[in-house]
Parts: sequence; structure tokens; C-alpha cells
Amino acid sequence: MGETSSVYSMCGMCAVRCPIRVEVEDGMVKWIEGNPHVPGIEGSLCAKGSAGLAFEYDTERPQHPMIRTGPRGSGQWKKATWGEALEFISGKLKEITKKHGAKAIALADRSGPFTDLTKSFMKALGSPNYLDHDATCGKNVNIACQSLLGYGRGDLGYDFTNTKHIVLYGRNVFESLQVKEVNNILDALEAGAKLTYIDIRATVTASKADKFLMIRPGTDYALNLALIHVILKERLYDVDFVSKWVTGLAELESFVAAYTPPWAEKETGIPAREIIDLARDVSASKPGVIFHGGWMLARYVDSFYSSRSIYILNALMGNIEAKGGLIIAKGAKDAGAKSLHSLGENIPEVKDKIVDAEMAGKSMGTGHIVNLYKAIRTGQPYPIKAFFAYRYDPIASLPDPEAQKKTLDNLELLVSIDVNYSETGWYSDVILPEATYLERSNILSVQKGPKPSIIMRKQAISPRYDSKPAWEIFKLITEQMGSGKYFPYNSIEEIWNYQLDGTGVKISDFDAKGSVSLSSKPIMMDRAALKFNTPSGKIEIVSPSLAKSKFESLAPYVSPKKPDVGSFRLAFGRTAVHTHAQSQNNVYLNEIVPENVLWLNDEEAEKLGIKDGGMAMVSADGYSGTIKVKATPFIHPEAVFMLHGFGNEIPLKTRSFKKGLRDTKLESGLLETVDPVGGGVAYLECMVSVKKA
Ligand SMILES: Nc1nc2c(c(=O)[nH]1)N[C@H]1C(S)=C(S)[C@@H](COP(=O)(O)OP(=O)(O)OC[C@H]3O[C@@H](n4cnc5c(=O)[nH]c(N)nc54)[C@H](O)[C@@H]3O)O[C@H]1N2
Ligand SMILES: Nc1nc2c(c(=O)[nH]1)N[C@H]1C(S)=C(S)[C@@H](COP(=O)(O)OP(=O)(O)OC[C@H]3O[C@@H](n4cnc5c(=O)[nH]c(N)nc54)[C@H](O)[C@@H]3O)O[C@H]1N2
Ligand code: SF4
Ligand SMILES: [Mo]
Repeated sequence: MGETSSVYSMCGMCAVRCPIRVEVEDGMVKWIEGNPHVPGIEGSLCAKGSAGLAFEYDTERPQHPMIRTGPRGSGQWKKATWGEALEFISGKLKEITKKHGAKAIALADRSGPFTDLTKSFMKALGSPNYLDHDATCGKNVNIACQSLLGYGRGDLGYDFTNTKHIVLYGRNVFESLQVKEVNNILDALEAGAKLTYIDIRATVTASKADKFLMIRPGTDYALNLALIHVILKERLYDVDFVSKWVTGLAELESFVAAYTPPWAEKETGIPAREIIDLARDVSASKPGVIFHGGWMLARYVDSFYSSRSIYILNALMGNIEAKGGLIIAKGAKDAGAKSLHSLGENIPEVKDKIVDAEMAGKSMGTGHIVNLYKAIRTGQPYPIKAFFAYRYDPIASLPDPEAQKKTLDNLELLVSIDVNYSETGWYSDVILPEATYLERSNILSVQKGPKPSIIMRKQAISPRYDSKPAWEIFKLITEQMGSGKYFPYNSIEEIWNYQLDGTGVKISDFDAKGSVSLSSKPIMMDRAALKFNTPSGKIEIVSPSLAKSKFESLAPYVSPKKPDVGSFRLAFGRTAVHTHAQSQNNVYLNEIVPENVLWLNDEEAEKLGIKDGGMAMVSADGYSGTIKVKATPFIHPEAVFMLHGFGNEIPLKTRSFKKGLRDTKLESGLLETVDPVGGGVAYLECMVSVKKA
């Protein structure tokens, strides 16, 4: 046997980034498991995490920089050295900057803990245009939460371990999973906590719930208004908490007066009796209860208000900073520690405004990827000519790939920095392969939470192909652009030492467990002295910041459109064994779930003459595809459902090539359809017709 070592790092098979322990023998990864030192993880990993080995040793991923030789998307490439690729990129960037200024360069990434690097890179180039994926994910929820509490959704953790009742709206926790969260929820259920699950179909989470309520698609807001109605009418709320910390209760009370349970029954299909029981049942366990903000309510045109109603329910339960409720995440400062230095600290501020700062008809917030597309398409408010997609695949994750490609054709430079061949990479001018999560280290990051800590992703093995870590790629580009002085580091250790300077923490402190905790105990705020980052310092049901932007705080409910006969709302979601559109080609994961099927209500299937296991033709606005049908009573008759991320069209990924159907192709015409307040992409406003194939 050769030399064996054990490295603590972070999984990279999805954006959750669970802590891991990697066993390396003779420079090869032999074993990956959850970091045994981390409570809630204790060695466990999900299937995707375990398939990290197959990902690492796959040959069907980019092995060197590639420069396009044929038309965009033609699949004609030449192999390039890093020198050639960087020369090509900087040549284009210089031309673009000369003609349009540095603000014509944009970068979008998948956000997360390491964005200090990408934000600093953009700052070094002199562009304000750092954007992220969040308009396709939790944006509405985030902004809804902010408008009430002054904190974003990510600033609030869920104390599952101590909770008494969890209410989930399409938050499919056991399939769309985070390892630690799953373990904590399972512990809570074992200790007697209740789980209420609301979805348009019965998922694995539904099967573990005490109560599953099947809801008509897009009507969660009606359900919540009726819940609030009951809670106020019967004074089931936390009176002390609400009188101390919540403003706008009188307005809320008159607003929900008409939204009674019998009214909501007609909208949602959930019996009035169930709604009343749920309101009473959850309230009986307050404040140790959780109405989960989730993500899936973030995908209709009224998702901002349905998400906001979830946080109103939380406020009424008085569960903020309460055991078993929502806990405000604490950072280094809360632990009395010094935070990490930012790589951008010494780079001059950019004067130009981000592209969507003053866009016409603008939603709340900035940095929305959809607005970047708008600017690329129209040249307004100013032209965007270069786009870096880093750890991000918009062509696979935003609606309507064809409309996107037309828009992206206005660019003079499209670069994808990825570990896979992504759809965006395939359409780009240059692909730069990043070293995989097992082959690289990342910059350090502070993980906020009840016990804040500094986390480290640490290289376990050498890159197998001609790839580089992100910090080096961005450093080399800034050097080529004459801004090298802003990235003076020559190794990741130099970066780490710079980040840690003055914190009292050393690189070697990470050896024992892979992270460094900044507090020995969970930090809780005094419930008598809470702080909300709103103008009044309280939870604002009527929000001045919304009013300032001319948006209502309490918007009337609008009933979603019912689909025509033979037509259905297209819903989508995840399986526990795949990550978005990036894992379908993984040897192991492909074997477990090689393609997607269409969930169709069995009675609707019968009307259409389609049998369980038969084939259907699904069409929307100029696009049709065939897919196998799962006819089942466990989905609402107004919707069909398919897993997201299938239907890969990149021939170099041979195992997943043309397997299954791509949901985003059916979402044609929806690229710029967003919730008007939160700005989140309204994917679920998609109707498809279904016929027997
Ligand atoms: N395995 C795995 N886990 C993941 C990810 C992954 O790719 N793979 N991705 C991560 C990411 S980025 C995210 S954002 C989360 C997403 O986490 P979730 O939002 O929990 O994930 P989805 O699987 O998209 O599930 C959405 C559910 O909403 C339901 N739904 C659709 N319309 C409605 C409606 O009108 N009302 C209600 N109540 N339900 C509705 C759908 O039927 C579906 O079951 O998962 C994370 N975890
Ligand atoms: N129709 C439909 N659209 C959706 C969704 C849906 O369910 N249905 N889900 C939405 C949601 S919630 C989200 S969050 C988005 C997600 O959309 P994306 O953020 O685009 O998806 P990811 O799968 O996280 O990965 C993006 C890219 O990062 C690459 N990557 C992975 N690891 C690394 C790495 O270490 N380095 C580099 N450089 N690249 C890496 C992957 O190969 C992939 O090409 O999609 C959204 N779009
Ligand atoms: S949830 Fe699974 S794939 Fe995602 S980071 Fe954790 S172990 Fe890795
Ligand atoms: Mo997401």
C-alpha cells in the first residue's frame, strides 16, 4: 500500500457544499464521506456526494481550455493553451473596454460563500456588473423576507432540531436535500415534531408528513390569507411578541377579513376544516414552529406576496429567535471575532451603476440575471458586450434556451468557466476548465449561523487535466488586463494568510476539523432586545421600503388561470440523485435516474387515452417533445410534473445525450416573465398541451 492521507474539505457536487473528509492514496481519491466532526453530518453524504468519485475520474469533462472555431454552438473547437486562451479573452476585453467602458463586462455566478473572489475580480476590472442566479431561485422569498424583517432569507436559519411543527410549501426537503437539514428534521420527527406538507403532488416528503395537503397550483397565497384570518380572528398569535415587535397588525386584520377558510377552500381545493385545524394546531405549539420560506413559492407572478405571507405567519407565531423557530444567523462580529479581510478591500470602488440599478419597470433589488439579459438584448441602459458565466449555466437554468441564444448573440465575448461541458459553455467562445472541488482550494469564507465559523475547501489531489483553480484564473485575467496589482497573491496560502490577518486564526488551525468555530456556544439574541434591519427596527407588515418603490404591502389575491382542456401547468423539481442540469452524465447517477418522466393525473391520462408507462407528446409555443408518462392520482389534475435538468444536447456527454425532456425548452416566451415586485423568474406560469404520442 502507498501513502494515505485524509483531507477535510467541502463537497462540490451541489451548491449545499457539505463538509467532507477525503481519503487519498498515492494521489488518487479512494473514499469520500461526510466530515465526522460536524454535528448533523457525522460521516453522512448524499448519493450525489458519493458520486464525486465518478465525477472526478470521468473523462467526459473539459480537459484543457477550448476556443471556438465554428459558429456559436456548432461544437467546433480548438484545443488551446492557457496562454492562448487568456490572450484571446484579454484581447476582446480590451477592445470592448475601449469602445464601451469596463461596465460593458459582466460576470454572473452561482453566488454562495466564495463570491468575494468574483466580486473583487469585477471590481479589479472596473465593472459594477457582478450578478448572480438568485432571480431563478430564491429572489422573491429573499426580498419578501427583507421587506418584513430587514433580513434576507439566508440570514434566518431554521432550528429544526428543537421544533414542534414544520409547515412546508413545496419544500421537498427529503429529495431537494441538504444533508444536515435532512438529519436534523429526521431527529425532530423522531422526537415527536409534526410535519405538514403542502404540494401539488405527493413527493417523498409528503410520504413522511403527518399531514399532506394537495393544493391547486399557484394558490398558496389564498391558503395563507385564510390561515392568517383564522389566527387573527381567534387570537391564536403570540400577543406579547406581536405587540412588541410587529407593526401594521390593524391593517392586516382588515385586509384578511374577507379571506375566510370557505373562500380559500374554493381557491385551493383544501377543505375549510383542514385550514382551521392547521391554524389551531400550529399555533398551539408556538413559538417553536416553522413556516418554511422555501423556494417553490418563488416561481409564480404573485410569489412575492405568497412568500411574504409565510413570513407574516412566522411573525404571528412569535418564532423569530425562539427555540425551534427561525434563528437570525450570526456572523464573526456577533461572536466578538474579527471577520476575514475582503480581497476587494484595497481595490477602488467602481463609479458606474450596475446595469439594473435604474431599469424601467424595475422590481425590488438589483443584480437580477434576467435584467442582464434585457440589457444584452436591448443595449439599454448601456451595452453589455462580454459575459463570464462562472460556475453558472444560464442556458440550462433560465427559460427558453433559443431566446437566450438570440440575446447572447449580441455579445462580443462569452466565456464559461466550468468543470463540466455546460449548455452555456457549449454556446460560448471560450471554455476555461476549472480544477474540480477535489483538485483545488478555495478562498476562505465565514459561515454565518448560530455558531459562526470559518470554512475551508482544501485541495485533496492534483488536477488530472490542464485546469486551474478559480483564484488563479481570475488573477491571470486581471494581470493580462493590467490590473495585476489588485491580485498580488501567488498561492492560495498567500490569499488565506491575507484573509486571516488580524483574526488570530492560523492556516494550521483548520487541520484538526476542517473549519474553525468562532463561538463555543450558539449565540442567541435577547428576545426582549431584538434588532430588525427595517426603518422602524420592527417587523413591518406595512413596509415603507415597498411603498417607496410604489409597491403594495398587502396585495389582493388574484386567482391563477385555470388551464384549458388538454392543457396543464408545467411544474418541475428535483430528485435526490441529481443536481440541476449538471449531474445527468455522471456514471453512477445516470444509472440510477437516466431520464425524466411526465407525472400526469390518472383521470386526465384516461381522458387523453394515455396509459401509465405510455408515451405523450408535450408541446408549448413552437416546441414539442415526447416523454414517458407516469399516470398517478398523486398529482393535481391542473398540473403535469417533470424532473428538471434532463435532455442534454451536448454530444460529448454521451451517457445523458438526448435522454429525457428539457423543461426549459417548454418554458418558451418566459425568459423575461418575472414577479413584478421580487423579480424572480415566473417559471410556473407555463402551460403545456399534452397528447398521446
Ligand atoms: N438533490 C438535489 N437537491 C437540491 C438541489 C438539486 O439540484 N438536487 N438544488 C438545491 C436548490 S438550488 C434549491 S433552490 C432547492 C429547491 O428545493 P425545493 O423547492 O424543495 O425543490 P423542488 O424539487 O424544486 O420542489 C419544488 C416542489 O414544489 C412543488 N410545487 C409546484 N407548484 C407548487 C405550488 O403552487 N404550491 C406548492 N405548495 N407546491 C408547488 C413541486 O411539485 C415540487 O415538488 O433544492 C436544493 N437541493
Ligand atoms: N426549469 C427550471 N429551471 C430552473 C430550475 C428548475 O427546477 N426548473 N431550478 C432553478 C434553481 S432553484 C437554480 S438554483 C438554478 C441553478 O442553475 P445553475 O446555477 O446554472 O446550476 P448548477 O447546477 O448549480 O450549476 C451551474 C454550473 O456550475 C458548474 N459547476 C459545478 N461545480 C463547479 C465548480 O466547482 N467550478 C466551476 N467553475 N463550475 C462548476 C456546473 O457544471 C454547471 O454547469 O436553476 C434554476 N432554473
Ligand atoms: S447535499 Fe450531497 S451533493 Fe450536495 S454538497 Fe451535500 S453531500 Fe454534496
Ligand atoms: Mo436554487
